[in-house]
Amino acid sequence: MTITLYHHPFSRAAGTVWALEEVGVAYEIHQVDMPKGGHKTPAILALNPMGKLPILEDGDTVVTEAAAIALYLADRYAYGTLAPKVDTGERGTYLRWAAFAPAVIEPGAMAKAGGWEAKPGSAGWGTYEAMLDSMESAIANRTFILGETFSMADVIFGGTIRYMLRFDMLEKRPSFVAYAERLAQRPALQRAEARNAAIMKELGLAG
Ligand SMILES: N[C@@H](CCC(=O)N[C@@H](CS)C(=O)NCC(=O)O)C(=O)O
Repeated sequence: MTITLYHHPFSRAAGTVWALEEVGVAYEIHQVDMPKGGHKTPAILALNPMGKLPILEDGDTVVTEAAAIALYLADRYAYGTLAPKVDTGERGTYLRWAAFAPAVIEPGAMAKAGGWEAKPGSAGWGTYEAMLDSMESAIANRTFILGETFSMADVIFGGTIRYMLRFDMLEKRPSFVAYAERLAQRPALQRAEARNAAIMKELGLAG
C-alpha cells in the first residue's frame, strides 16, 4: 500500500511531513501547485471537497485535516508508542491537547489577530488569556505533553505553537519558547524541515 501526501511547502502539509517522519513509514509526496490553483481541481476536490491541503491517501483510505492525519498515522503505525493505547489514562490527555490545537488555538489566535467580536461563552475558543493559560498548563513543568514521553500530540499541539511563534501569531511566553526549542531537537522534525526546504528549493520558492 502506498502512502501519498498531497503537499505544498507553504501549507499545513509541511507539518504533516513531520508526523510522517515520526512514524517512520515510507511515503510519497505529491506536489500540488497551489499558486496555480492546483488544490481546486476536480481530482483534488474529489479527495477533499474543501479544496485544502494536507490530504493523505493510505491505500483506499483518504484522511484530511492535519490533526486527524497525524492521529491516524500514530494509531495505525505507532500505536502504543506515539499514540497511547486506548485503555491508558494518558490517552485522554493525548486527545485533549491534540484537539485543542485546531479547535481552540487556531481560531483563538485568528480571532485575536482579526479583532473578531464573539461571545467567549459561546465561541469555542473562549478568551485569549484563558487560551494561553490553558496552553501553558499543558506543558508547564514537563518535557512533553505526556511528561517525559514524546507523542503525536506534541506534533499537533507543538507544531501549532512552533508555527505561531515563528510568524508572531502568539505571545512569546517563556514556556512556549522553551517547549518549541525542545521539539526542534527531534531528529524527525529536522528531517522534515530538510525535506520541506529541499522541495522549496526545487520549486524555486524562498523560505
Ligand atoms: N482545517 C484544515 C485547514 C487546512 C487549510 O486551511 N489549508 C490551507 C493551507 S495551510 C489551504 O489549503 N488553503 C487553500 C485554500 O483554502 O484555498 C486542516 O487543519 O488541515
